[in-house]
Amino acid sequence: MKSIHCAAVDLGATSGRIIVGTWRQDQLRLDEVHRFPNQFRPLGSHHYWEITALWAEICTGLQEAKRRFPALAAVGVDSWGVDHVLVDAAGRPVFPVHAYRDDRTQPGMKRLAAHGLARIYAATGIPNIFYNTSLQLEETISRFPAIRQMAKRCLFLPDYFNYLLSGRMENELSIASTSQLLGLGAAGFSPVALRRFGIPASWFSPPIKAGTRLGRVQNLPALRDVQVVAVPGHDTACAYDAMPAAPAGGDLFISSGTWSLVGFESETPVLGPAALAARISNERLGDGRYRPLTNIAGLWLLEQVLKDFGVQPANDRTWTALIKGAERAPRSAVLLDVADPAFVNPRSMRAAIDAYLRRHHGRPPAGLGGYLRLVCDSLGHGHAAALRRFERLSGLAFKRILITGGGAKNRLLCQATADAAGRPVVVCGQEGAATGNLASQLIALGKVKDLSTFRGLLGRRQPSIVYHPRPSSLSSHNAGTAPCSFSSSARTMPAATESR
Ligand code: LFR
Repeated sequence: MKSIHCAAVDLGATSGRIIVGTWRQDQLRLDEVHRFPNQFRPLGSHHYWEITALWAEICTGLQEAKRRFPALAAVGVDSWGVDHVLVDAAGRPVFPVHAYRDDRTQPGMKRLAAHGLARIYAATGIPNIFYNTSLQLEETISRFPAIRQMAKRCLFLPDYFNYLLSGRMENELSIASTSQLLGLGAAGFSPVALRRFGIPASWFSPPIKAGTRLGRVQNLPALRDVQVVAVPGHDTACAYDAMPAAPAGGDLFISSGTWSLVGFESETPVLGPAALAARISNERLGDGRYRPLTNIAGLWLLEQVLKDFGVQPANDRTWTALIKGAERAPRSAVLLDVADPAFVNPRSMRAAIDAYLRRHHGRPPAGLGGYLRLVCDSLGHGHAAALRRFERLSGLAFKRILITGGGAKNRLLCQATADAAGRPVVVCGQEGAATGNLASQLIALGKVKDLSTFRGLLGRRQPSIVYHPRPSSLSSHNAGTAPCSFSSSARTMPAATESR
């Protein structure tokens, strides 16, 4: 059987990558052809993405992919959620691209909390989160009313890069579902939500499902015979697709990157006052089903602490040494509530942690190891609390926790999660989002029958690491094997602190 090569453009908030997937004899091999750091930057009192730099990196990566794999068949783009580009009819950006951590949405968020939130939740299934596209667009329009005339379309980031690649302006379903503007079921964008936030309905088109072919690459001559596929645009949807879940259910998913996205797959949304109070987001998979999840702060805390200490782990060896140091550090008597808004975008994460501990009668750790340990233990507790909330609200019982993303190689974090949740944590590889992105392309090209076939094939390969809950969190970690894995990867995995 002939090999087929597809390129996944996978954009994270702190790093991006172009990974070529080669499918041959029911196995997926990953080759990372380009990786680059990403960050939002301040300008005055706001924060912005460098959209031109991102496009330049994408072009570099895709040209390299084509050079190394001349038979490259397709490309798909996924990214973090909610952020978007407002363009005119000719596709020209008419407003700077704000980063979701910018705090311009705070007043709108308070207004929504005070009035109308239950109605918006019933219509969209998305709770009141500071970064929602709904709140961002509301702020943009109220500050710059003329934008209603200047902008003709709102494209989420993967939609925008799909447009640059293929010339087609579309809104893909999974990424649209992060906005708090998409209706439940097959309703498309919600008139109730659009009216509430004062957003022109004409900015959006009926969402397309993942797997839609958008045509051939137009703007990069070297790639003109390559097909652009609208994969699940949301990285979390891709990461969930890449987890070899048991067909009978019982698995909780964690996509662990800048954020920890803890959730599961469901035919129906989880709604109602208790779900809203628990901030359950009913985001969508590429095929339209739901993935009720809760978003808790993730490796962002770790990345920011390392920055404060001036440490940038360059490779796996340095990272392993850091984790070893953290394992030797004493446990903090007080853990962090990782959902505390103080950790969203502080000037110094270390100072924010110290202040939090002092407020809760704890003591700041003595050194970097202590901070790493504190963050991992706190995240583990955050994951376990989310699992318990989901069990309460859905009536389901989760037998295993499947984890993918940068945090999947952080054994301190995986063990802390297993201990706090009392369930085994099964490591499902780090490049979940890119793998799910590639799966969607392979299905669109007719090379793999469907997602459950892909997951089944994935699950049959190599045994993977499992962290079993320890009776006492003082005993050492205990790794075994379970039937959940990714097939061989030809690339060296990135440092675990690089994340979405
Ligand atoms: C992760 C992620 C989360 C989303 C957050 C902000 O990369 O996509 O799912 O809630 O970024 O968009």
